[in-house]
Amino acid sequence: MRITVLAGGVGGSRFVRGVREECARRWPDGAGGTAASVTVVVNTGDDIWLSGVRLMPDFDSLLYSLAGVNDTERGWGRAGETERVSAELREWGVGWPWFTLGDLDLGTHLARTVWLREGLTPSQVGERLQRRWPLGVRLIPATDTEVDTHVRVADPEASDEREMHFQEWWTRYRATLPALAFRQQHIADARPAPGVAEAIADADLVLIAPSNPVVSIGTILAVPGIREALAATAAPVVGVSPIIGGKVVRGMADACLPAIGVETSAEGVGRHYGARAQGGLLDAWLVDETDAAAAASLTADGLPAASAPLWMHDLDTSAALAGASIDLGLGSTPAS
Ligand code: FO1
Repeated sequence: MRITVLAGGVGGSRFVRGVREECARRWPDGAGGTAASVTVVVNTGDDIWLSGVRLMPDFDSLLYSLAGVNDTERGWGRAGETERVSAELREWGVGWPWFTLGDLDLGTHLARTVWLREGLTPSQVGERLQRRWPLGVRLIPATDTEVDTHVRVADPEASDEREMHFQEWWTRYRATLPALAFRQQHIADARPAPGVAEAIADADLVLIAPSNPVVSIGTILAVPGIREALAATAAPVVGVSPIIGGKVVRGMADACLPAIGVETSAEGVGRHYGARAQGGLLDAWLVDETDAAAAASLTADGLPAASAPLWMHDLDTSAALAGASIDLGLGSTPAS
């Protein structure tokens, strides 16, 4: 069984941990792992150069979480973190005072930056970083091109519009400045990183994690070639709603969806992705039990949808959600 997941950082990490666990239960390898192969195509739109180092927040969230060394409280960064270097950088006036780089986390950014400077691509760097811990899944950045997301906002100080890096909008303004548009740098020239198109083409099942549909999944899909690979794969494509009862499960997708004219609802995001049989992405869409009415209405309109408990409180509920999406995919007929 080959499963490919498209994912962002925090919601993506919980979901992928569930997929790994569910695969180990369904297709055990006899050594505590799984005989299934799971590949995760990771959003790179949140990436940024800051204080001289390259950050890949979603990649690192998945890396740390799957390795079991993540800070579960904050949802990003390392457990047991200290922030001595960040305090020094603040004294020197280097970097952003509202953005903290933990000391352990900085080790990752420094290693990544050294390897990039030596000429490795981000996906090659990603491979090296994964060698440190047995993750049980393979992580690939969606693209090796730097496609950092910028956000166009109404400038609070100048009664004008201006553009800022996604991380400034997200962490400094907590996404409170209304976003007018999102733009990924160099996206037209980007190509899928090596292995991404193959992981989609050769999969038995493709899952779209309950990640931000605009800045996480939206960025992955905006890389020329990825949407085409999804349209062409023989594998069923199943999406999981990041919205439950009209509210975001985690993150701030509700601050992003209006900028692309999509309603913050399980039905709105399902319609946004669309049915593969109707030129969209999905063979099936999974919503929460409380959104069962949305599932019925989408199914009636040609997007097969089902409902299951979507809240991921712990490993068991994450694995149950992964199981429901796997069942939905393996039971559904892909569009031809
Ligand atoms: N989020 C914050 O709210 N404040 C921070 O200072 C911060 C630092 C940071 C450093 C490394 C990293 O990988 C992620 C970090 N994040 C921080 C999280 C990140 O900004 C976002 O949550 C994600 O990019 C959105 O998925």
